[in-house]
Amino acid sequence: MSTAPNVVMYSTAFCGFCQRARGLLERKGVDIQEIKVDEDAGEREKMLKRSGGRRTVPQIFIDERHVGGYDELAALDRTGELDKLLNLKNDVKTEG
Ligand SMILES: N[C@@H](CCC(=O)N[C@@H](CS)C(=O)NCC(=O)O)C(=O)O
Repeated sequence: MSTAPNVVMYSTAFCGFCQRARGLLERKGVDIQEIKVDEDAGEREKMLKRSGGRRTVPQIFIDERHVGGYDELAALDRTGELDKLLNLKNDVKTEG
């Protein structure tokens, strides 16, 4: 039996890359804990610390592993690594 991963995405309200990352993760059927850093300066500081100083959004973490932004998420999807991190079987649609 596989367990659902903890997926955290730091984002802002107007962010195309966040929308794309959200769409990809939603297609995978996983729950996302979204943290809006434009509404909370303390969370923005936390994002900076956890990501080693990355300032762009989104910043995505899967079970404490720092994935990075949308580009890195999509790259992991193309290699099939994302499904492994999300504990998914191989029948999930990948990014076109
Ligand atoms: N390559 C990054 C690009 C992320 C990006 O440029 N995000 C924009 C918002 S959609 C941003 O954070 N802009 C503010 C900045 O560059 O400081 C990714 O794939 O996530």
